[in-house]
Amino acid sequence: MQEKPNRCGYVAIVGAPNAGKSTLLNRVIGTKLAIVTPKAQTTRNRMLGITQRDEVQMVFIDTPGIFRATEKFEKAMVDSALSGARDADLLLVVVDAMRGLTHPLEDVLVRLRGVSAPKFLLLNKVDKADKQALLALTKTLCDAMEFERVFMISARTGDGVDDVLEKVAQAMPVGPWLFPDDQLTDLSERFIAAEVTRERLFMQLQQEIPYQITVETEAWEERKDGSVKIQQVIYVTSEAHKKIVIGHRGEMLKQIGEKARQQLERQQGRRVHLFLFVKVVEDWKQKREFFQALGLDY
Ligand SMILES: Nc1nc2c(ncn2[C@@H]2O[C@H](COP(=O)(O)OP(=O)(O)O)[C@@H](O)[C@H]2O)c(=O)[nH]1
Ligand SMILES: [Mg+2]
Repeated sequence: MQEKPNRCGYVAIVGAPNAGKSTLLNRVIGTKLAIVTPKAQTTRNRMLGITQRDEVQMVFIDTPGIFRATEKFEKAMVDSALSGARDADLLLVVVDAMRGLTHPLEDVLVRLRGVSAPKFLLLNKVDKADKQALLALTKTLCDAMEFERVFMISARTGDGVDDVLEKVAQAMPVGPWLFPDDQLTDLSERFIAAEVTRERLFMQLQQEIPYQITVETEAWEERKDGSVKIQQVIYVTSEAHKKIVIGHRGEMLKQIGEKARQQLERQQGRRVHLFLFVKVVEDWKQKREFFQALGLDY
């Protein structure tokens, strides 16, 4: 590894909520790491996904969406996205081509104006977007911001993503690899396991409730028979939410646990015993320890 002229760099994936950033991260590292939901603002912190191509190591940073935040917690999410962008050697600005130029996207452009790293524009969701509208959108965006390159991709189908990877690899600076070549992420297994449950909560619960929830893995026990016992706490902000998460006779929690366990077993490739507990901490979104658990600045 040492003799070759190695290259390595950070690539931040940025954009408005719901543009498809996490889908893209999963696609480039070839496994499901980041959670993907039809709802906005599901990614809460920076997540690294590491991949290699020839002598080049690319460290992708999936970021929370950039949007106009008012709450302290949401502001910390946006700050995390912007600092991810500032630390990067290259930015991939992901745009939902189905939506076109919306206010959220205009906000993104404004916030990214001060970031000096070179930028690639990725028009995503071309599997669904109208081709005519794509050209007009591309022109508008290129007038608004300088992009080194423009790509039309579908993060969902993988269309065009290989071409992006090739050009990203060429843009990486010379330097030693920062991670071993078998490392996929800097996130702990515990964190990823908590994200699996959080994704289920997003899929299963209505509207606002999942935004008021955070999940922590409290215990992780390797068993002699090769299985693993995982214990997690679902933090909610009120007794009313707790009731909803647990459901009538515990049905909701049972369903969530069942689906999350299946996903964890696929990821782990072994049997998983998942134990979920629901706790009310009214103001977890204000508490330092919860910010820290997510790697956000308080
Ligand atoms: N049709 C289509 N949908 C996509 C594509 N990429 C992402 N999505 C969907 O867009 C939604 C938001 O995706 P996600 O990756 O969570 O967006 P993020 O908020 O930017 O991380 C999800 O429902 C994805 O399945 C794509 O290329 N085509
Ligand atoms: Mg995301």
